[in-house]
Amino acid sequence: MSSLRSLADPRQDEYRILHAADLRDYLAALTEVAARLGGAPASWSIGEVGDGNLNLVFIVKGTAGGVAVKQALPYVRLVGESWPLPLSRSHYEYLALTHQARLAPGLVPDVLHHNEALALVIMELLEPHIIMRKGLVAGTTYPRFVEDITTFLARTLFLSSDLAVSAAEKKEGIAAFAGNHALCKITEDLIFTDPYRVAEQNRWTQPWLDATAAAFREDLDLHVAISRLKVKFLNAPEALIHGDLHTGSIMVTENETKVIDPEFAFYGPMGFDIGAVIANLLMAYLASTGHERSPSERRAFEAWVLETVQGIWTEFSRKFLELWRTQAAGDAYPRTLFSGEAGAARLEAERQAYMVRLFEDTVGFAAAKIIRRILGLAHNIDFELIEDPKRRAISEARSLRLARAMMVDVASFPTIGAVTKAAREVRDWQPDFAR
Ligand code: SR1
Ligand code: MG
Repeated sequence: MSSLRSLADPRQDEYRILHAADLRDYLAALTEVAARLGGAPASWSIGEVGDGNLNLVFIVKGTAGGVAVKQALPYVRLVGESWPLPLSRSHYEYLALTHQARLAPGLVPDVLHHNEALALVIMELLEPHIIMRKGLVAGTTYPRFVEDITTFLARTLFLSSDLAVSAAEKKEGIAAFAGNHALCKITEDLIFTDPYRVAEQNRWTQPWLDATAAAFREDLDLHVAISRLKVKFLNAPEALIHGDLHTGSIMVTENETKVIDPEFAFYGPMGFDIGAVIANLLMAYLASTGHERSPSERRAFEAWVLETVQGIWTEFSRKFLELWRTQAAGDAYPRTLFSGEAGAARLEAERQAYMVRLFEDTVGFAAAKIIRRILGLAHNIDFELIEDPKRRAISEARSLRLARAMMVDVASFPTIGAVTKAAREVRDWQPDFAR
């Protein structure tokens, strides 16, 4: 618990769902938070703004500044009390945020206070940042994004991996996050299982996607491919991953990027995070025509999205390899096994082979992330805000077609250029129901 806490009343430590009045009293008792807000507590504005699937989020503003307060609910907000969820996710979010702040300084919000019992994290208010997904729906481009997100990915993934830390430190890290299994289970079910079977909570744009949803439930090539990815997710503690790195977990301005909401963090496969970012950009790209008010008005935006996808892999792999060449202090690839000129050349070839494998994982996980947003429980506004359902279904059908190819036929996607080329091609494909 943060040393900023100064509570006289022990009841303030018991879990309860906070309401504005309660929160005001709680914040007023935190000297540094109260000073950051400024003015009398009675004058602070407090609004609950959470539009995610799980938690409460309050924005509190005073005369001097603001804070964001995130409280975990004991259940899944999207579904209700019938789906309980451990409050401990707030602990893992706090742990991840503070660790990521050390690994990738400036790219996550500052944590001001954490109360484990209340499942509460208080952070700096990111202003004028907006949720990136909202900006993408509006057709806004973000010139800093490639630079920032690839620094975040390369540093958090490399610096928490066996390439950078000792086996002992890595295992301590795995242990520290091992209890976050309820959040992993959400991913295991909602991403790696439910979209491919009959599941009560699945939904899709009916009736247009009925046939595709049914075909995906019968497609054994797809079932093998998603099951291999699930094994990797279950069984590959490569690095501390964010675990839910979609464009709703990123806040942006033109000049700044902040990664938020790492409550799904655990030691898992690196490609899951990289794939998440790429998948969400591909969905933004294929949803874009659905947001056009006049034909082709978003072409420049769409070109930027694909350049960004390209840039993310290119810059990520450049930065990751650079870290490997300069900061390899882990127990993997012992230097003594790669001495001399021949050893150095062989190690460099091995680095390239490592990136090839990581790219293959990235493509597969990206595909899984697309499919879950169209056939599973949790959808995204990129598609949902396309008002005409048939138009929405066209964008979604194109995305499913691309994702299926990426997952089942990964050998056809040896480079990121192959992914953007396929995205460009599928954008012009008309599903049967649109002809
Ligand atoms: C029931 S939770 C649904 C989704 O919301 C989160 O943002 C994760 O993506 C999760 O899979
Ligand atoms: Mg979230």
